[in-house]
Amino acid sequence: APIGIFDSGLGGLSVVRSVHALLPHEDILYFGDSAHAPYGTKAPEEVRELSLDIARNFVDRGAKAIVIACNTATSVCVNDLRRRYPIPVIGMEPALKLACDRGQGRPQRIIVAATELTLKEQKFARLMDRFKSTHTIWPQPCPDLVEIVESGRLDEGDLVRSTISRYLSPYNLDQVDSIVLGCTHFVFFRDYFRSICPGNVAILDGNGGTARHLADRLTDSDQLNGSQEEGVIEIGNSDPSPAMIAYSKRLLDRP
Ligand code: DGN
Repeated sequence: APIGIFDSGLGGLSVVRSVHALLPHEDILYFGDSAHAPYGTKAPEEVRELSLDIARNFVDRGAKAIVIACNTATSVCVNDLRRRYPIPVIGMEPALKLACDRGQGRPQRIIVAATELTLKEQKFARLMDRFKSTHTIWPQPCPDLVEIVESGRLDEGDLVRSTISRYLSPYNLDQVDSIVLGCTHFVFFRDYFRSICPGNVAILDGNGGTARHLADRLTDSDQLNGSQEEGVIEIGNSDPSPAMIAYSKRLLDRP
């Protein structure tokens, strides 16, 4: 049985890469909801409905697990999906714990880059509450970065660099310990963030943690695919144009 992975659009393909790297024999159904992207500026109700539809479709197709490869959709509906379906439902979460743990007890200064909706939801408020008494945390929405991925301009270096620099301009980066990429679209820009920030700033994301969590859940329930063949990755999108599917495949193959 396949693993269903979805996102508001193309960002979740960065999660597919992490899952495939860790679990190369698993079949994956990916669904990008590009016709409704971005989720990050929508009302929570609308994001919930879109997500429930996609999940139902995965379950109808026999998925053994669902990965919500979108921090925004996770924030609004991970619990609904878990109540509704008996299979493992794995979500994303900004890697704030990873960022705090890096300090090994010393207070950390952390920028969390995510969508407006992720940063507004209760799930993030609770995450902040766990860490904000010890650490300094700056939530920073970066909506234009989502748009750059969706519109296929991710290799326009000047545009990407100036957009990231604009979002980071309020901060003195010499006094920042890490930047958490709390939106799966932003993971494609990891190298840009790296080259813009001084070496003291760690660039962190939650993709590896999500892939490991999925692997643990499938191992515990003895549901890993025993085949030694490479798993098949099927890419679907609510914008089914050949150009969109071709672009998705290019994103998947990026180094
Ligand atoms: N990729 C999504 C996330 O991780 O939050 C959201 C992108 C969007 O729809 N704005």
